[in-house]
Amino acid sequence: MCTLLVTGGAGFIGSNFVHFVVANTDYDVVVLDKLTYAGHRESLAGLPEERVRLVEGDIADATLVDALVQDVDAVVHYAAESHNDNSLNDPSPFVQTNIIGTFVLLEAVRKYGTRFHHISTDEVYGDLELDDPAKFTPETPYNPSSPYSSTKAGSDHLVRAWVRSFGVNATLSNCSNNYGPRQHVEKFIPRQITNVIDGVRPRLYGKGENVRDWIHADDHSSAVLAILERGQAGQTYLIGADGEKNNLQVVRAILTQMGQDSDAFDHVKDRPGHDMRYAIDATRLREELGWEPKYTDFEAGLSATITWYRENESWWRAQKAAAEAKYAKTGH
Ligand code: NAD
Ligand code: TDX
Repeated sequence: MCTLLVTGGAGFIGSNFVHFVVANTDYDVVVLDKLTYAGHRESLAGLPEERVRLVEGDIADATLVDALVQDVDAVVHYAAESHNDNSLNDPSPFVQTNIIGTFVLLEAVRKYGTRFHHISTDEVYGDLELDDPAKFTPETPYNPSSPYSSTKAGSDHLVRAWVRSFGVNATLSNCSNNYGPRQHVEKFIPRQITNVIDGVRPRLYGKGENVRDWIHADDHSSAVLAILERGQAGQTYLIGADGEKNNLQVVRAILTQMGQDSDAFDHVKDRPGHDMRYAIDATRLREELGWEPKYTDFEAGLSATITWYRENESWWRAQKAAAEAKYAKTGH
């Protein structure tokens, strides 16, 4: 394997993966990214031009995808519409990119016999009760709640069907909530960090009891690389680092680390259909591939993330007003 096509490589997790691949392997990377509101050329700044090439285009453009796939050794598919709140306001681009876009990529890898890794989310499993000791496993039935998670679930089913019906050489991974540098300011952690920088109080949906299983984006990248290189064809791997925290704990940690009173936040109206709890059992990944997370101290990872947003205001400043204008329309 020497050249990877990374779709969505100018977004949050995709760009962290590209940086990780350049630092830790000899692979070259072609990024295919539509540069939507969530994609940023600057997220790939500083990477060696002889190893990383950005192609601006749509994963649903079959002609472009065909031309790119025939020249690479593997496809790692991150591109998606990724934000639940946006999917509640307008589901249409979610169906188009997450389902049709994945279909177009699958047809190209089928034609050329190319290795494919599909990036998905734990949200395809729906949610767990707060007092339920269970975690999601690869056997958990699909039960997505939002337009976002249902389109991701649809894309997972397409990949599995292409494996079984056409013998496509694909693996899948379903990861929990990521945090780290270059995450769009619409998302929970960067929204609250940049609010505090701007002197605005963080905004917590509902009571803040909802639990997310936080993992640093670099740990997601090391897991994806392990699956790409050593995963079993057709297999699904759950990625998580035992990082369960409720939103109230996270907002208080942000406020405390940024020198504010830990009560200096506001409760706002809840997200419709808000999933209560996600939790990942990553046993297969740990035991079969020997993967382990490096960022096991959430407070330390959060501190580094806060520093990144403080030091890289030029990266996020242009997104901030537009993201907050969208939230203002829904009272969030
Ligand atoms: P993001 O919104 O930050 O990035 C998505 C990228 O995809 C952007 O660069 C965007 O320009 C690009 N894109 C969107 N539509 C496209 C299209 N039609 N053609 C080409 N490029 C397109 O998202 P993210 O948070 O980095 O998520 C990346 C992937 O990881 C998604 O598949 C998401 O479902 C999955 N995931 C995310 C999380 C999380 O916590 N953020 C957790 C688990 C899985
Ligand atoms: O301002 C906010 N206040 C708040 O309380 C925002 C933006 C969010 N929240 C809550 C909602 C969630 O319980 O914080 C939690 C995290 O919210 P998001 O960052 O929007 O993430 P989530 O909906 O959990 O989905 C994320 O993880 C799974 C990613 O956006 C998805 O792409 C991924 O699949």
